[in-house]
Amino acid sequence: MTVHITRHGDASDGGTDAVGGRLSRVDGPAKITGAARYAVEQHLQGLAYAVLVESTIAAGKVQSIDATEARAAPGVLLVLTPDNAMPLKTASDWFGNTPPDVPYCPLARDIIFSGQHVAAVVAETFEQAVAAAALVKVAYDETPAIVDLNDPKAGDGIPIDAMTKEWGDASAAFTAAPVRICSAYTTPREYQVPMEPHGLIAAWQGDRLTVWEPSQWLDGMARTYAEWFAIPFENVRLVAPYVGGGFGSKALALSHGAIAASAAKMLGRPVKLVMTRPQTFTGYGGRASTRQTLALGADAEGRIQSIVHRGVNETSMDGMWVEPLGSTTAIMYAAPNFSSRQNVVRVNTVTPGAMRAPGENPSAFGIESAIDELAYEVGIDPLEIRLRNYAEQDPHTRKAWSTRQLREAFAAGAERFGWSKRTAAPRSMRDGNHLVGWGVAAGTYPVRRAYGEAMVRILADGSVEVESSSIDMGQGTYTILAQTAAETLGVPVEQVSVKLGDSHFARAGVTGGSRLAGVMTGAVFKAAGQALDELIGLALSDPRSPFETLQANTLSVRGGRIASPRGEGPELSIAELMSKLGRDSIEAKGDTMPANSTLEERYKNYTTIAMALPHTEGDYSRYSWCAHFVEVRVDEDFGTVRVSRVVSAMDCGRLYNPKLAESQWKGGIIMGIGQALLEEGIVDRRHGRIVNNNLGDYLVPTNADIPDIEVISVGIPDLHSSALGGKGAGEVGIVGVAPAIANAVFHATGKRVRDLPITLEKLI
Ligand code: MCN
Ligand code: MOS
Repeated sequence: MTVHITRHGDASDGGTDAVGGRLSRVDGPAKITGAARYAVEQHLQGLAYAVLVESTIAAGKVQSIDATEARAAPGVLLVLTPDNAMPLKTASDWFGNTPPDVPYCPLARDIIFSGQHVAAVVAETFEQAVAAAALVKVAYDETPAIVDLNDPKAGDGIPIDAMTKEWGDASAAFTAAPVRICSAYTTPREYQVPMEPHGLIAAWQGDRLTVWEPSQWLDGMARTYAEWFAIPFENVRLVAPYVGGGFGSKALALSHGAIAASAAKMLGRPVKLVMTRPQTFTGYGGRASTRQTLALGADAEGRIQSIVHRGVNETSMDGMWVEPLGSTTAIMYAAPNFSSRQNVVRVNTVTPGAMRAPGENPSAFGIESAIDELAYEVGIDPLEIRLRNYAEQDPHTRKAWSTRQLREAFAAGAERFGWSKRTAAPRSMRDGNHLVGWGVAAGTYPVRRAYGEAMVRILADGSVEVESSSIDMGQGTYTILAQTAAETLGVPVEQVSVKLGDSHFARAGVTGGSRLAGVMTGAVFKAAGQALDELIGLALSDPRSPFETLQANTLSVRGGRIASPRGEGPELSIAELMSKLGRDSIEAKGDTMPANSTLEERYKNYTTIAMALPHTEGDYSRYSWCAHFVEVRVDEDFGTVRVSRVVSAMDCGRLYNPKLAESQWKGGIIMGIGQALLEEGIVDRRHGRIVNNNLGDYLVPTNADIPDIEVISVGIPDLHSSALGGKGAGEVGIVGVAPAIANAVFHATGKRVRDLPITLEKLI
């Protein structure tokens, strides 16, 4: 007999348990009661504490390090300098490119930015390590530094040909256009500032290394540690059950990790190293500062005829960070002629890194400000000009959008916001001493499809375990995977426990580019489906099962109880059935990899980012979209700007959990308000150091800065983007917020600020 199995889960019952339900965060209680233990909160026997010593110059050489006093200080176990550091191997980059066979030293002699790690002190207690670190004397030969993008020494930089996008004849069409605007837009260095600083505990058992470290990519970081120490990948275990925010900053193993793990190996003791808040500004890179020029040519009705875009971002002296500044520019509007090119400029900074919507975010500040300028130039409404230039297909690849509900987003947002009541002229809306301005801007972020594995286990008591080495840094992974397993298996969500954040679990790739939810719901759906198939298969065919005599070809599970679909025959709980079958567990591993993938391909998939599917693969171009409507109030005397209202309409396809998706969008919008009005890494021009390297001086929004934010979902299921029809939600919300605010400020004041953040001195 061949058993044909169909499934009937809990989806039809609706409610919060199923995918699409507004279930509250399942990890919420552990977090608010303090039961959630973060990576560096592990208590280990014999723990020693490491503290970093960092360069105070931005360029030059370490002439000498005098550690005599530090070594003699109370409790000191080890002072690490380049002279006594363990020789490590250079690890491959995140694409998995084979590294050069040269030794790697995480402590620098050649200084290329201020804040580089030059030594580390390890002591019995944290306080002893801090005190001894202050006694390490470093002498430098200082050379002139290029402090930032605007340094006269910086030059035009290196052209990045891979970023060039061109079609038609953009310069001729611009010259011929009846209406032309051309402006430059700049964004400063910005920082992810997650609440939980970077840090780790490293412990060795022989040649096995365990690292408790907050991470957006356990498998990728494990690979780096394994390569540094030339041990097998399987010998490294990364653990991070909870992550206190990352925003792009926690995807890679960094030099401080190599320092702590080396010290642990040398001392034969576990070592804990946690960055101070100031160190988090240089221990890894924030968003690169950028400069863009945009020339738009249009006809008298505001139809774009040409876009000419040139972008520059900063990178470090030894690393190559490209912030793709033409990414939103190339796809937002139907421009028949287009040219975008990009350069990078080397400056004395830590290599910049990923920060929520790298590329699309600063790119949108350029194009979404420029089109607003064009609207005023032509004399039409800023919303109308966007609709007039609506891209019906991807203008770059000329492929169909998988789904693009942007028109719907404009309509829903405008309706909710009351856009039709806007008066066109700048400074025409006022409330007492406040100049009121309304602005609109759109945003987008590509759908990155990749691979993930999940293990799903049905246990004897009828409970279900889901395991994956993916992570939850606040987005809601625990919750949506519990919902996916509950729905697929037909059990109440309380019966499901999700375990994440251990690289020895079933593997997952990087949690970056808003891909994890789509990837992991797909993997859990598949694994849970396989486990259910096996359970039903046994129930129908095992002689010990009461269903065996039914001669049925399927069974259904609802509310954790299993029965025939039409209700004849017995009805058992999963626990009762497991007991009759004499089984402790039924488990299945599912992944979203192509069938027949080899082990090597699997390893590559989870430890490099080389194999994610391009978002324009096949016949479709896949993106999430949004439209932000913003009201600002500008104090006429003081130039202070307050955002008083935000309505954003979002297209992220089907939502796995609307409550959590809304929270993602609001988080992105809040971060966008910070970017627009507050955030700026200020560089000391003498020493190339970030001056405001703390949360007192690097300003991020507080509750008092944030108005009511209304978010509306206009997405429809997009099965070209993911197994369950969702598109990414984690990053798209920030994209377009800053230009919407800048556009609103122009409407309020008549002053166009093209240089973020919009601070009061730029307005008065
Ligand atoms: N979601 C949903 N329906 C969808 C898509 C997503 O309900 N169609 C919800 C789910 O709750 C899911 C969450 O949104 O857990 C995010 O899903 P996704 O867009 O796939 O993003 P990732 O899980 O890959 O998370 C990474 C993304 C990135 S790249 C950054 S940067 C960022 C972000 O998430 N950093 C964050 N959101 C963050 N949120 C918090 N709290 N902290 C961070 O550091
Ligand atoms: Mo997000 S910046 O891709 O981690």
